[in-house]
Amino acid sequence: MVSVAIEDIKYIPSVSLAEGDALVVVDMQNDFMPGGALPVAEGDTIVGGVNHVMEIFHAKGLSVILSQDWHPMGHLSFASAHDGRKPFDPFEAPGIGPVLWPDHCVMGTHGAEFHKDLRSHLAHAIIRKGYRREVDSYSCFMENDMKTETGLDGYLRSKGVKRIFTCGLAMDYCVYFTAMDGRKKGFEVYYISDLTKPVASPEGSITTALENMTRSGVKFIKAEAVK
Ligand code: VGL
Ligand code: ZN
Repeated sequence: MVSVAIEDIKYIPSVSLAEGDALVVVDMQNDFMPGGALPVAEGDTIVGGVNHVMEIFHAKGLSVILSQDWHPMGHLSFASAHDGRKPFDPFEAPGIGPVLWPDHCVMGTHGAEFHKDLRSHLAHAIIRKGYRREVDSYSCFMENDMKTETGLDGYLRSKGVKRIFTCGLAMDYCVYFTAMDGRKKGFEVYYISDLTKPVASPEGSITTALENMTRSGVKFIKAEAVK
């Protein structure tokens, strides 16, 4: 397979937002910020930019949806739920993997709250995911069993949405799988590449995400090109 590097990505020069567009902001929660339980390097640096695009969508009356990773204690994606396993150990089980995580985004805790500066009041809907102990959910559309819907698809369809714009954390997990599922479900998908940051584990996760998104027709755009 041809390898795709960040430098090779072609960006859509500009998009005028219109009816039928929605913004899906993924997992901008304390545990994914520096100092959190599953920190994404520089995750906090995109908060201002994310707020700005949320404001643009909101001002045009377009749907703004936030997702929240929302796990019960003892979730099977946590290394602590498996004897002798450490965070980031490779692990494959139905609905879980490819690695185990530190305990993070436990429902109702500070770590699961949105970053304090995120203008979360601009969201019209919040999708919570990963709340079943045995199954993880990277995508905001589908749980990792690849059959259980989160409800996002129904929400978007009932609002007449055709194009989704996505950003947030983390680039190589929840934003990536959301973009892929958006394509599978027939939406035009724009991935706002400067408003996302990767976990970068295991090695190669970023390249895999870029390759698969490119192949499935996800469009790449920078925040300043969304008008
Ligand atoms: C995420 C790993 C585990 C994400 C959530 O939001 O990308 N990654 N849970
Ligand atoms: Zn999680």
